[in-house]
Parts: sequence; structure tokens; C-alpha cells
Amino acid sequence: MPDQTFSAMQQSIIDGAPDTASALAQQALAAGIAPLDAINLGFVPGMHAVGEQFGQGKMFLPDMMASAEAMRAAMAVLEPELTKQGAERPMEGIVILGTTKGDIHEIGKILVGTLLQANGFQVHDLGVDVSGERFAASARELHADIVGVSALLTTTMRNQKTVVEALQKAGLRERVRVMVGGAPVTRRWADEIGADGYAKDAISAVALARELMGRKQVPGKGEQAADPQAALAPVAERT
Ligand code: B1M
Repeated sequence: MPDQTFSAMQQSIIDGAPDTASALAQQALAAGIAPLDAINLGFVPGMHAVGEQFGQGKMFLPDMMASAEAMRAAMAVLEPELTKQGAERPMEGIVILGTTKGDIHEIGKILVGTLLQANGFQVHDLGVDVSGERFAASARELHADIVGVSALLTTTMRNQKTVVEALQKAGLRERVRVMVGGAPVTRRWADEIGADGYAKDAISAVALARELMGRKQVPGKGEQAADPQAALAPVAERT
């Protein structure tokens, strides 16, 4: 049964059908499917299929936009369920999140923010097309512990470096940790631009944020690799 549901979810994204996606998300919750499973096993594979077909010239920009709308409709149903209990947890840290300058992809970033919030982080999402200067100004104003920068294009991932530079220029680099992510981003790239960490997906981003908070409180203490399962456990318990 869940397999059929997940296939239908995937298809609703490929079809760019927001009403169907929203209805399937509601049905999933009613059937006791964990929201994170609905996202990761149902809707996200649909986005990947769309990306592949776009890459092969079988789908076009309007199709991709319709699919993004369907994804947002599903997230609108599932997100509140994910974040519901985040407010009841002790505050883990303050995160400023945004998609880098020149880039308007937001779905992955929203997912990262939702899971961080569900795990007790206070998240301020600056949206898309955010300049390094704006990241730095917000980090100062909101007393951020972590700045998270998403990039989905090979052309805009370069701007993640400008965020690190802007924080340096603002004299904030010592007290603000930088994490980067997005489909073309790699750990190697994160090291190259002087970021503090890279997460490949939203679950790893929670583990990484926790790790970065640990490093912040005790400078130089054990920089262990982020453990995705450690981040997943509390979410799964509450969903
Ligand atoms: Co765009 N697009 N797009 N697009 N788009 C991609 C990224 C692309 C790979 C498609 C393809 O060619 N196969 C390709 C990039 C090629 C490249 O640079 N290598 C591409 C292109 C080319 C473009 C345009 C240039 C197309 C054009 O205009 N000709 C254009 C650029 C616009 C711009 O930004 N300036 C464009 C536009 C769009 C839409 C607006 C139509 C739409 C976005 C709508 C929106 O977000 N509101 C769109 C979409 C939907 C996609 C695909 C199909 C899906 C992206 C997505 O939402 N994935 C994408 C193909 C693909 O990814 N397979 C594609 C689902 C999401 C859950 O995954 O975002 O990877 P993702 O996030 C993951 C991880 O990456 C990670 O965790 C997330 C959750 O697990 N993560 C982080 C992300 N951020 C993180 C931050 C972290 C940590 C982890 O810490 C801070």
C-alpha cells in the first residue's frame, strides 16, 4: 500500500498537479505515514525525475515550475506536522538560512529549515537570491550561531564563497559557523571555500548543525563526522 502511495506522490510531482499532491499528503498523514517518509520516499523522487527529464530535454521550464508548485502544495500539508513539536524542545541554536545570490531554488532549503526547526533550532529563512552582505547583516542582527547557504546551480555555488567572505569582512567569522549544501555542492567545495561543514541532505544538515554547535561551545573539541541517524531518530520519534 505505501509503495502505491509513494508512486502516486511521485507522479503528482511529475504531472505538476498541486491538488493531487496536497490530497495525497493529507491521505498519507491520515494513514499514519511519517511526513518525512512521504517527503523523502514519495515527493522528492518526483522532483529528481523531473530534473532528469529536464536535463534530457523531455521537460521544459514551465513543467519544472508546475512540479515545484506541486511540491510546495505537498510541503504545505506536511511541514506543520514536522515542525509541530520543535517549539517544545530546548533551543539548540540560531540558524540563518538562504539560497545564494542569483539562485531561486528554494525547496531543498525549505526542507532543511523545516527539519532544523523540528529539531529545536530557531530558523530565520531569508529566502532566495540572497547576497553575502545580507547574510552577514542578518547574522549580526539576529545573533546567528550558524549561517546555512544553499545553492542548486553550478554557476551560483560560487556565491557561497562570497558569504564566507562577507562574514569575514563584517568581523563575524570567528563566532558564526557556515554550512553549505545543495545538489552540486560537495564536501571538497566546502573545504575549498572555508565553510565549516557540508551536508548532503536535510537529515544530515540537522546532524551537522548539532555538530557545529558543539564545536562552537568547545572550540577545537572532537570534530566528528555528522551522523545522519542521530538526527533522524528524534524526528522519527515525534512523527
Ligand atoms: Co532548476 N535546475 N533551474 N528550477 N531545477 C536544476 C537544479 C537542474 C539540476 C535541472 C537539470 O538540468 N537537470 C539544473 C541545474 C544544472 C546545474 O547547474 N548543474 C537547473 C537549471 C538549469 C535551472 C535554470 C537555469 C533553467 C533555465 O532557466 N533554463 C533555472 C535557474 C533559475 C535560477 O535559480 N536563477 C531553473 C529554474 C527552476 C525553477 C524555478 C523552475 C524550479 C525551482 C522552483 C523553486 O524552488 N521554487 C526548478 C526546479 C524545481 C529544479 C529541479 C527539477 C528540482 C530542484 C528541487 O527542488 N529538488 C532541479 C533538478 C534536481 O534537483 N534533480 C533543477 C528537490 C529538493 C528536495 O532537493 O534542492 O537538491 P535539493 O535539496 C536537497 C539537498 O540538495 C540538500 O538537502 C535538500 C533536501 O534533502 N540541500 C542542503 C539543499 N540545500 C541545502 C543547504 C544545506 C544543506 C543541505 O545547508 C545550508
